[in-house]
Amino acid sequence: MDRVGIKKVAEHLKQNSDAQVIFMVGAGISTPCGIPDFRSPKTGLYSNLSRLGLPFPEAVFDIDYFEENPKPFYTLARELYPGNFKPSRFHYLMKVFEEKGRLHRVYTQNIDTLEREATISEKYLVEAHGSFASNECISCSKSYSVDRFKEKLEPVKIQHKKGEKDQIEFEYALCDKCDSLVKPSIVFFGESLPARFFDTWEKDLEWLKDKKKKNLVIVVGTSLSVYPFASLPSEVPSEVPRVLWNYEVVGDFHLNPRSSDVIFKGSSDEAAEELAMEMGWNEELRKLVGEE
Ligand code: CNA
Repeated sequence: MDRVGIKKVAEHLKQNSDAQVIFMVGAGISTPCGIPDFRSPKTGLYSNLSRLGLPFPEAVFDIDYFEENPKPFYTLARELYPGNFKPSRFHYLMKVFEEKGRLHRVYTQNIDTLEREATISEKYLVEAHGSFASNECISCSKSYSVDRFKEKLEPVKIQHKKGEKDQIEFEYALCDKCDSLVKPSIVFFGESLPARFFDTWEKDLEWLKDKKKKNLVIVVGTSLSVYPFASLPSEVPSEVPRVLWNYEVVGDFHLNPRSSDVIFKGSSDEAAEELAMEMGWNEELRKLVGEE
């Protein structure tokens, strides 16, 4: 495997000791944890959602469809709920960046809260598509506790019929104030992204323009197909090298490649292992992963 795209990053970080990194990540960094991504053929969620009886796969995260029929979302949320999974090597690598003072920000599209689980401090974190960490009413925005919502994900009835799919029934979480449906604060199609996403990116763009520091942007485990997140790499100033660690070359790296782009086509965990080795950070990484 061609690891040039990892070695180049290590060299850059070693040569520029005050350089920091902005990570932009997606579902691919959590596939090693056992959470399927959306679009990988065969294993991705979209190719496995037929069992939920959806009119189209994206409907599971569509706010209008949710209002009509929350059951597919509840079924999926029950599987994906935080607490069922542990962070990957790559999540912990980002924590090592924080510990070494080399992390500027993590922009994540993921809703699995594994960045928090890896103890990355909140000030570095932008959860662009929200997370399961809070819940609110879809009409009046009144909050609803995480513990109560979690209870609602326990089915009230499961019917097993021989040769048929299990029939699961839920008692949906309803707002204490207006009786509308409650959902986790994850951004559905048709909803806007949190203000923190836009505000922080505006500031970070200014920060990236500081030519003295030789900072980097590293994009990992995303198909760059959900906007506006997908447009971030195209907005990175031309003097800042962009790095992509992904199974495939995606988005602006494919459409508008720059001569300064650095690409590693492979797994995020392999990239984490290799970079930690190149930087002499293996011990710190192994400790966080729990291997020592
Ligand atoms: P996606 O569209 O499924 O793309 C994933 C990308 O990562 C693909 O290009 C894969 O080839 C690549 N990939 C998969 N595994 C690895 C790996 N181990 N190493 C390197 N590359 C890998 O997912 P995106 O994040 O781009 O799509 C954005 C959606 C996905 C957001 O709205 C999320 O909320 C949503 N999502 C989140 C989760 C999660 O929280 N873990 C899971 C599934 C979907």
